[in-house]
Amino acid sequence: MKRDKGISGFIDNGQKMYWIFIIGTAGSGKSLLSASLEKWLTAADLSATVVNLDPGVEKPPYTSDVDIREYVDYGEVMSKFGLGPNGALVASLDMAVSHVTYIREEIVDFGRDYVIVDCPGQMELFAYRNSGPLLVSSLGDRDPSVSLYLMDANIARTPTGYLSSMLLGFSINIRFGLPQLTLLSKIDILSPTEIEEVLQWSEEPYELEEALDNMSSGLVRDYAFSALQMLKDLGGTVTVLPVSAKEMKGVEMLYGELQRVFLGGENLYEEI
Ligand SMILES: Nc1nc2c(ncn2[C@@H]2O[C@H](COP(=O)(O)OP(=O)(O)OP(=O)(O)O)[C@@H](O)[C@H]2O)c(=O)[nH]1
Ligand SMILES: [Mg+2]
Repeated sequence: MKRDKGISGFIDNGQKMYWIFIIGTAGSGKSLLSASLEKWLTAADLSATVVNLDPGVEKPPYTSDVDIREYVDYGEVMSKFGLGPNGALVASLDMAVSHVTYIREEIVDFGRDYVIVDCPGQMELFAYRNSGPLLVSSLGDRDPSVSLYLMDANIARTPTGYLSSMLLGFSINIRFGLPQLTLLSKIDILSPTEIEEVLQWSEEPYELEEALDNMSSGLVRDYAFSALQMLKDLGGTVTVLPVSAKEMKGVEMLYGELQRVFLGGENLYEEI
């Protein structure tokens, strides 16, 4: 029988819900992963509230339970203040901060095990202005929270793409200050050999060093080597979780990692 008990017990007591903030560069697969993760959790008899935090999204690939577009009208912000798409996103997120207590209340009222938060696509506006980190910390409040940082396989499949995605991940980690899991998204577009290669770069930095050596020269090579050294100094290796939201690959492993972060590995559901 699938698990029936669960962390909902905590929530019923008004104590805990588990927040998953999905962050990544534009088009890296945040929204589709939000949809797939919800699907997986629901199939495992766990419950999730899905939150759209992107004021500019037209049609996300899931039915959101809570939606920032109910609180701020991106189109109106753009026309009323004569702003472009980026300026309107910044202004919309700034405005959303004043509603954050109500947004959190709406989410908490669902009383579900997990909260999946699909964050805006223009990551540089979301992460590097004050409103993004403020929204994240105010929504999660003191509940257990984790950020999932998506590295797009389209970019991370080359040594320099991988290195720059990793650097961005550290920067995001510093901005949000949450425990962070690093995901390689869209693995269905890579061959098994390519996936293995990227995972090797994460496990064995010297493999990445060799790959960088082979493909770069001059100043780029010098920068890349200095950046790699910095990554090594920062914490050696980062575990990269390969996933495909499109083909639902790696989602169970992702759940296992989330449990490890949230609960020290305790499983919340039982297999049939
Ligand atoms: N092949 C493949 N395509 C994917 C996967 N996940 C997302 N995509 C595609 O990548 C594109 C962007 O996906 P989204 O989920 O909208 O990405 P996002 O990060 O939410 O995008 P923004 O919010 O606009 O930044 C869409 O065409 C998706 O169908 C995946 O696992 N595999
Ligand atoms: Mg999206």
